[in-house]
Parts: sequence; C-alpha cells; structure tokens
Amino acid sequence: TVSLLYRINKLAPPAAPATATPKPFKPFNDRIGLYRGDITKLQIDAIVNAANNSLLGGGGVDGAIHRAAGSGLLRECRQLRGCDTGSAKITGAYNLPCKKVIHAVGPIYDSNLVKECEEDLAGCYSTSLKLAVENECKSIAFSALSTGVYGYPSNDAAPVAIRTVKEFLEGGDGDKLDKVVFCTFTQKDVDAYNHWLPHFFPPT
Ligand code: AR6
Repeated sequence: TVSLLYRINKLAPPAAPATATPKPFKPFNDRIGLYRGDITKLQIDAIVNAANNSLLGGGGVDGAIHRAAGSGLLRECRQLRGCDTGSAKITGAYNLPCKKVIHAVGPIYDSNLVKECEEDLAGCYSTSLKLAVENECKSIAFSALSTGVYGYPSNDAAPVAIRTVKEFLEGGDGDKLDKVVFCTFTQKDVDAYNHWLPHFFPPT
C-alpha cells in the first residue's frame, strides 16, 4: 500500500529523537525494504511472528500480534498442535490489516551451539518464504526473529536473515515474491540491518 511503500522507502522516524536516524536503504530491485515500527500495523500480504513451540501466544511481538488479531487467531493456532524450532506454520490474520500470519519458531540462542542456532534461524526464514509463496502471498514482513526474549545477538541474526532471503529471491520461486520487508523495532536491530543490508545488496 501507499503508506507501507512510503515507510519502506523513507524509513519510519526513530522512536525517540535521541536515537540515530537510520540511513535510507537503497532497495534491491525494489524488492527489499527496511521498516521500523509495529508489525501489527502493516498492510502487507503476510507478517511473520516470532512464536514459540506451542504457537499459543506469549510476550513480545507474539503478544502484540495475538492482541491485535483477536481470539480467532488463538483458536486457529490451537488446531496446529505446535511447531518445531526452525520451522513455521501459517494462519489467517483475523483483525489484523495483513492477509496471513506466519508463525515461525526461532532458536533460543546458545553461544555454545552457534551453528545449530544459525541453521534453525535460517530454517525459520526459508520455511516462511516457502509458505508465503504456497499461499499466494506476494509481500511479506519479518519481525527480527529470536532477537528479543530468545537472546540471539542482533548483529549475528541479521546476516542469517538477509542471506536466507537473498538466496530465496535468487532461487526458483524468488520471482513469486514482490517485496520482502525486515521489520525492526529496537535500535540494535535497526543498526544491524543498516550495517548488513548493503553487504548483501550493495548499492548500485
Ligand atoms: N512489532 C515488531 N517487532 C516487535 C514488536 C512489534 N509490535 N514487539 C517486539 N518486537 P520477541 P523472540 C521485536 O521477544 O526473541 C515470545 O514470548 C523485538 O524488539 O518478541 O523470538 C514468544 O511467545 C525483537 O527484535 O521474540 C516466544 O516465547 C523481535 O520482535 C519468545 O517470545 C523478537 O522479539 C520468542 O522470542
């Protein structure tokens, strides 16, 4: 929508004036966006929730999504009977302005199991992208999976997220997606994406 595109291209203003203004990011083929704000407000085909194995709601972005979507979402989530770490499941969006919610279960970060954490985090992104395409979603916004309560350092999570999205866009089903948005919320994620996006999608 117009409002979303505006925010992707211009970037939302930082929450507090004291924080650094994120630099505008040059989109990759106009298909990658960086947004800062509440993911529940996005009018986009699919949003990706940072869920847990139960898929029955929780705090953080999960709590915000369930609150905004209403009780229909929880009813549908109960039918799914949970989800493995590193994977994702899709539901309707109920009272949210998007069309679908993809519930991805990121890893709880463990500095002794970095490789496993990376694999699970990448699995969340690739499964979500696959689910979006299978459900005819053309646009998708990811929350910064695992970087809140699950403790994944933002500067380590962002390159995994961006690399997995890039690989998908360059793969066989990549042309089925028009737009992938990284939805950040805190300054550390804004900083991580501003740092890593140009590494993967160099400005032309
Ligand atoms: N919109 C966009 N991003 C948000 C919002 C929002 N409204 N609220 C928080 N974030 P977290 P996790 C960001 O903790 O680390 C839940 O209880 C937040 O700043 O929500 O994967 C689940 O049920 C952070 O960058 O998810 C699980 O039990 C990012 O969303 C557990 O937390 C993810 O932070 C999952 O932990």
